Amino acid sequence: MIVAYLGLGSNLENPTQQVLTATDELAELPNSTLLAASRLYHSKPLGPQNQPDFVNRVVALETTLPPLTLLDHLQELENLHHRLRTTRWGPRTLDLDILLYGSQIINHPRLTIPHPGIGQRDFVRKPLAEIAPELLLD
Ligand code: ROI
Repeated sequence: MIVAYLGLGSNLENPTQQVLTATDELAELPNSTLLAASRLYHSKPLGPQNQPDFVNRVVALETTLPPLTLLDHLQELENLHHRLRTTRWGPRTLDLDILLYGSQIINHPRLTIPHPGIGQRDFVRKPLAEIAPELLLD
């Protein structure tokens, strides 16, 4: 069993509901248990400012799914939410990122873990610190 930390973000199509529904869907993933979910964080967009504010959350998921299988599931859920992603750094209906996968370091064409920028982004740092205060990020 590994504890993975996942980042959720949305700024389109009722972002709060997107994030709440996605949380329920993550709790239903096979071979996985949702251990914790942060509160919802409202934040100004990082990147282009001419887009709506974001709702973000971090969850802790205990899982035996290998990282790329977990990624497949997350991308399936994003598609289920009819993910709209017009431009890079543009608005999106649902973004699901693997921030940490246990203490593993992964450099794969599809997946970089720890997620780049994890320590710099307040909308990740704050919810992560809420549910995992013992994790020290630089
Ligand atoms: N900005 C915020 N505040 N939250 C996000 O989840 C987020 N996601 C992104 C970009 C567009 C970079 N900005 C963001 O992908």
